[in-house]
Amino acid sequence: MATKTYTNSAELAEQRTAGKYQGLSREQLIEAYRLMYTSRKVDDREILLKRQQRIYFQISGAGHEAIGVAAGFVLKPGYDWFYPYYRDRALCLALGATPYEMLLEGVGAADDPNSGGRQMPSHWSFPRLNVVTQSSPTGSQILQAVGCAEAGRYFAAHPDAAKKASGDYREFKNVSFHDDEVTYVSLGDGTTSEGEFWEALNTVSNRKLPVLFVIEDNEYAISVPVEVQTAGGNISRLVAGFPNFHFEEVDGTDPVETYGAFARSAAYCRAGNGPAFIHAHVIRPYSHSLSDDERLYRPDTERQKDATRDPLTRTQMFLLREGILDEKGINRLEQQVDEDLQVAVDQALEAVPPKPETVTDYVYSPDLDPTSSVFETQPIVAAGSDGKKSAPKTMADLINATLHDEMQRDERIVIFGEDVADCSREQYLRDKQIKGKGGVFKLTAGLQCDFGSDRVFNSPLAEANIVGRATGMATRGLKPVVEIQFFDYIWPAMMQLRDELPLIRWRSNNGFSAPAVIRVAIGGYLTGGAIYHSQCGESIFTHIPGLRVVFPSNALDAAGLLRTAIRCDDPVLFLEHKRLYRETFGRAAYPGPDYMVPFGKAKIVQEGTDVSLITYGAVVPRALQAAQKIEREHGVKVELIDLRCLNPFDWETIAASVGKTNRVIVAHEDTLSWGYGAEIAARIADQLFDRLDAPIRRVAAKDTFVAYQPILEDAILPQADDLYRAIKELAEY
Ligand SMILES: Cc1ncc(C[n+]2csc(CCOP(=O)(O)OP(=O)(O)O)c2C)c(N)n1
Ligand SMILES: [Mg+2]
Repeated sequence: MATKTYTNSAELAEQRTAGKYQGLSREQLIEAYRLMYTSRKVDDREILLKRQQRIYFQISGAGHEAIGVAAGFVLKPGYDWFYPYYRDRALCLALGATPYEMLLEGVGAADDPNSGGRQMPSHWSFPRLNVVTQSSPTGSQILQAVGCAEAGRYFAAHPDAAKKASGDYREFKNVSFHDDEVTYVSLGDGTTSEGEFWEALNTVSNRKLPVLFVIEDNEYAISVPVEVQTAGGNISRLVAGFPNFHFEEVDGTDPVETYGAFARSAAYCRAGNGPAFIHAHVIRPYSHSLSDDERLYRPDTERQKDATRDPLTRTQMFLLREGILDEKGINRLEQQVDEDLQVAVDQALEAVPPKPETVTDYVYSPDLDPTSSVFETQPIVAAGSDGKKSAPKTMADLINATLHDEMQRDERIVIFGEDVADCSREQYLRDKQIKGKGGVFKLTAGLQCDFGSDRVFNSPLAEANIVGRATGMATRGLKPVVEIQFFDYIWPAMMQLRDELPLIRWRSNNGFSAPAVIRVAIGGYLTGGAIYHSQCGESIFTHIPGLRVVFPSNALDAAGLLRTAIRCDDPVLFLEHKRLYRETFGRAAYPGPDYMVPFGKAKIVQEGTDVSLITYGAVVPRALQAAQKIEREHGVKVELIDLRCLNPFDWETIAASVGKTNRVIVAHEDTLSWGYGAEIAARIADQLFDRLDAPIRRVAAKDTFVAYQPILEDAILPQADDLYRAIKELAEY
């Protein structure tokens, strides 16, 4: 049979009205097969290249091709947003990525558009298509997709917020959005077991967000079958109770049926009805990856049964059966793909690798340096209405005032977290029945009332939800300033904080960035805070490249550093000591709406010549007390340095001080071993060894937990007396 081409629009229209092929034209069906075949061939070619050791890893999209093509036909590249997973090769091809671009990631080329040779193959990132940088942790993309959809909705409601502005991160962040955009997110059957999946369903359902979930159910997560992952073995049954969703369960090896499911789902999302959920049954004809051998856990009979549903052969048979392509036509199409692929492979193998000296590029923003003088301004204290200088305010007051003024200045700022709103049931506020809460420490009090409930709102009690959504929002250009209520409870967000937020820029080779601010109430000395309301642990986060970590000790620094955190172009963990929130120590008048303190600049609290004491946070007032006492009693002059910012930290000030005093103590509230002080001490030992007249001393919490009984808490956390003794011993050494 000769190849038939159908360019006649009347004929196409006839097919569509007949409801055939779910509205797909014959050209589209041929194109679907071309894309599916290309996808499979790229996989096969990569497998060969891996065996020849020309690439270093391979994971295939085999068996999942029909879903990708269906999604790619319905959704719009550069318009909708995509959080795919590693089996979505066919989707990326359908959206416009090329085999060459994929192979560049395989060989780890400098020109790899996904990651510049930083990520494994099939870790997609195509900024021009709105395919957002993908990572390897299963499921960490889902909450980010939620935040992405929220950002689209926010910009649609606040179009002015999308405008460029100079003088802060907005200068470097192009925003695009569409009123009816959809955010696609896909995951495997195994990944539905991750808690973040359920957190995401909860939020999209509640907020009716236009997120299109795709579960690519190949019945295996490496070797673990679906009935072990999923109660009852079918995810559709479990999620059916979530309100506001459009649900589809389809044979994902059939591109036509799957296309229909996508078309209905996308239409539902675009119309603003809420999220959609497509559960697509697919196959995994190859092992999980080239590091896996499925014959160890799947008998031949099962694999053969799967093979009868291979989407590639199914589609080929379909085209033949329907007379859309004959054998010759199929051969011609395949031959063309094979030839093009060979050219792409040859080119990719010639590609230049990245230069080793680029390895630290894009850990942080290349555009805006928060340590620079751009972020150094003088406080301007306005006089009160009576003409007198305004009264000193607490750290809590100044953080609140800073948030307020920044929200006024920058409409991209949104604030959410647990209990941060004044009152979620807005009518109580409107009726003036209540005053409103605004945070368990009242740091966000009044912000919802002043800026509205779409800019300040409560999150569910789920920390990964807070950080994951913030990451997605920041990727789109919003500036989420979110709150983790207690440092002790930051750990559910650890995947997002360790593997996602600070890596977005580096792993996408500056294709994307996510400069969000995470405010966290931290620390002890609370007299009764006990184990789970007193923790520190900042060194765990300073150990993460890409994350700025700030820890102010007084009201003025808190205001200046928070403003820098908000205006800069990097993700920031902003640690606020609970004990310092309302302390008399370190109160200050509000330094005005533009006061900023650059990152990485320590403050010399008092100058001295005998011992350098390097610390930060709530140890600063205790160290000051000890320093004043020892000077009174023994004439020892301590140079007290408040680091203020822990990553980056102010090495110059430390070096100058140690060069002067030749004796140094590093002190912190967190436990001693492997703590923040260990790095500072090691650096001093390494680079200032010949300036030292005594060993480096550390003063820190005992290597245990913060107990409830105040006598125990005092014994555990470093006190002024401990610092006093250490200074005395060192001065006498
Ligand atoms: C958080 C996390 N845990 C474990 C892994 C290792 N791992 C990679 S893929 C995978 C199985 C995923 O199964 P599924 O979600 O069904 O996707 P499939 O590979 O079958 O398409 C596992 C356990 C990981 N990447 N991330
Ligand atoms: Mg699976």
